[in-house]
Amino acid sequence: MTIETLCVLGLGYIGLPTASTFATHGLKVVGVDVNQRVVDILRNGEVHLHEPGLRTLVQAAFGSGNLSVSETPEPADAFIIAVPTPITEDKRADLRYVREAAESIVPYLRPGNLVVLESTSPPGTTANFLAPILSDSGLRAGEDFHLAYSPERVLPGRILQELLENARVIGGLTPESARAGRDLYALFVRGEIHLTDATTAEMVKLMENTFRDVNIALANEFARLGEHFGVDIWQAIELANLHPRVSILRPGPGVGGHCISVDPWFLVEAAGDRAALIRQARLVNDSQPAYVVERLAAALGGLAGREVAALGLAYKADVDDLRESPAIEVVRHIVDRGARVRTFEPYSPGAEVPGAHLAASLEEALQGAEAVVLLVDHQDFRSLEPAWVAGLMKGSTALDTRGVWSVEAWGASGFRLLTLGAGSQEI
Ligand code: SAJ
Repeated sequence: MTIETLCVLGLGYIGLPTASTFATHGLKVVGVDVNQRVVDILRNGEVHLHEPGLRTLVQAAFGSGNLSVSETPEPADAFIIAVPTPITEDKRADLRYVREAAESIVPYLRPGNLVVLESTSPPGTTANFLAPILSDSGLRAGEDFHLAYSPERVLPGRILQELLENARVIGGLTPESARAGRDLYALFVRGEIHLTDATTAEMVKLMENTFRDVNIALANEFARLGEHFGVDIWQAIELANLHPRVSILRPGPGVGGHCISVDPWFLVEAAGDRAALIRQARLVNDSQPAYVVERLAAALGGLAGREVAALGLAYKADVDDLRESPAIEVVRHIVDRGARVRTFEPYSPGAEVPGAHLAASLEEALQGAEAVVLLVDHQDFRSLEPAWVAGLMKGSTALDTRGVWSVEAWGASGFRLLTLGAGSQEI
């Protein structure tokens, strides 16, 4: 099909880069967000998210005259829904935003249109949840208009590059719908485009993130075993990974972000009796922050009244995203145990954890601390000079939950550096 106009619903980490990229590739795009603040920021030429290259791309999109933003949809040849699908307290997929986005386009849907859902969703969502809502337009999904599911698989921190280069899976409600989806994404995707049905495409997305979650859980369990056996698990992983068919991931303080810590639950929710391993991996990763705090408490001989500097709150290195961040969980636990915690997150300087003191600078976070805990391996923290840190702190305990600080270098500056997964657990 020929597509000239596009309406993208949701201007977050996926929707905004996608809308901007289509605009710079010649489509007339209206980006829609129900959050007035987001629309205002974008209209003022600012960007509300931190992602390398995004500001430049958005400015180029506006500069081309092809991108506009709005709080309400407009008629278009194609619609992309890229809204969040959070989980509820009881770990069920919350499809409220998908529903609202779908309902908002119903009045604009015309015969021959294409609707693509990009939001990560439980298997069957496109066919059994989205199609019925859209049929309120009086048009039949897959017959009067095309309907497809295409998961986004870009890695935060590398979104712009991966958007263009990653292979893309497009699952159609019908083969014609899948082909219409290909006509759209082929405008900029340089990776291969694979067509399938909608439910398979939904499953593929969930499997990818579940694969990663289960493998990180394994790495975290290895770290616990390393401490039990007095083995430096980082060295052991490096050696094991020399095997041609082994590729163990990195232990850490837990798994965060809006994807990997959420998506596996969609499978557990949908068919828990068939997903015991997936559920257990989630539980291992979710218990990792508490495990890390035990290690710190043991090193300090208790946490009540202690002064702790916590470095990083983002869910992973070199991003500003705080969603489901294990670093925040760690800080919460330390606060709950009565320590005085000062946090510093360079990518999101205003981020606060209740009960912790928000330091305005790295110096302020470290000043007078008895222990420093590295929670996120941001580049600035990786290259910290231990002698400089020692000069600011009162105590000499350091806990590295990311395996990036050198025991020798920190030891030479008088630190007792503990690394998650190395040395014996002193509980
Ligand atoms: N982590 C570890 N150890 C590792 C790798 C990651 O502890 O070895 C932690 C990170 O610190 C972070 C969490 O896991 O807290 C997730 O980080 P990540 O870099 O593995 O993944 P995300 O959530 O940033 O992006 C993932 C990607 N999925 C896969 O690699 C299968 C990305 O391609 C998806 O597009 C994205 O989820 C998404 O939106 O679903």
